Amino acid sequence: MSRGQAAGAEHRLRAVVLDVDGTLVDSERDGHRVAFNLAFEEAGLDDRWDVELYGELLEVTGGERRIATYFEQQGMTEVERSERAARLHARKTEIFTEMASRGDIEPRTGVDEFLDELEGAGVRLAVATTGSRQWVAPLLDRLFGLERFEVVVTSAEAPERKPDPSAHEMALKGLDLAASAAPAVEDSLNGLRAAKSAGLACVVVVNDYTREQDFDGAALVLDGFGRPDAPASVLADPHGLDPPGRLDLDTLRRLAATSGSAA
Ligand code: XBP
Ligand code: MG
Repeated sequence: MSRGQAAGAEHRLRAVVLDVDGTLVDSERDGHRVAFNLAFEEAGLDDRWDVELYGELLEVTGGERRIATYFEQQGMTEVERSERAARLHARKTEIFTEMASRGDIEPRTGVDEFLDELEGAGVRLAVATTGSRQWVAPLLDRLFGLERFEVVVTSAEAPERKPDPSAHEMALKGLDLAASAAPAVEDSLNGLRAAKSAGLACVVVVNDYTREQDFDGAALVLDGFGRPDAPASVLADPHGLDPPGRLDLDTLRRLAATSGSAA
């Protein structure tokens, strides 16, 4: 679809459902990973997650599940590991909340401009994350202003973690919109699968941890949000959306106009 054809379909884009970790913020390697390790250290454990191991563990969404899976791999019994995961995750959440509150976690390049452009055009913003509300709310508030997000679904509300579609389904319900009116933006295969299972078209903006994943089924894959001084490269564009070096409003409008084929 050409840029000229987008105008007639503009009405279809009503909202965007955004992921947080790895998407709005590059929070995993130097954020959550550090907080998990500090929680282990405080608990007197020798376990540490290096950058590579953490990349493997990211396949398991949800911090508490991630800890439990790690200790399962170490041969720990179910009762022992679930008690330990709950305790360590509670402390990790406190540590990460402190990190987020003092400004250790920053938006990805181009995110501020992207949100401003959507908001300026009256496109509603929603969040669907597997992370914990305890840190998600203050982080969004500090970086962007919490009131800009009409719906925020976290692990406190969604019954299952991504790739389960429940967070995206709840976001759509909160927005009272059909999936075709609200594409998702995610950074990972788990996020893509969650969004697609809920019927949303999904743009993937990769990061260093997710770059090599197979994003078959994504509506568009970019290596960043892009900004005029730091343009994003297109990694896959099956619908010929042809973004102008950044994920912009016009590209999302044309994506929404292809919905049905894109979702
Ligand atoms: C994010 C997660 C989260 C974070 C850690 O996945 O899986 O678990 O890694 O946050 P997504 P918590 O970006 O797909 O939503 O420790 O609060 O779970
Ligand atoms: Mg993510």
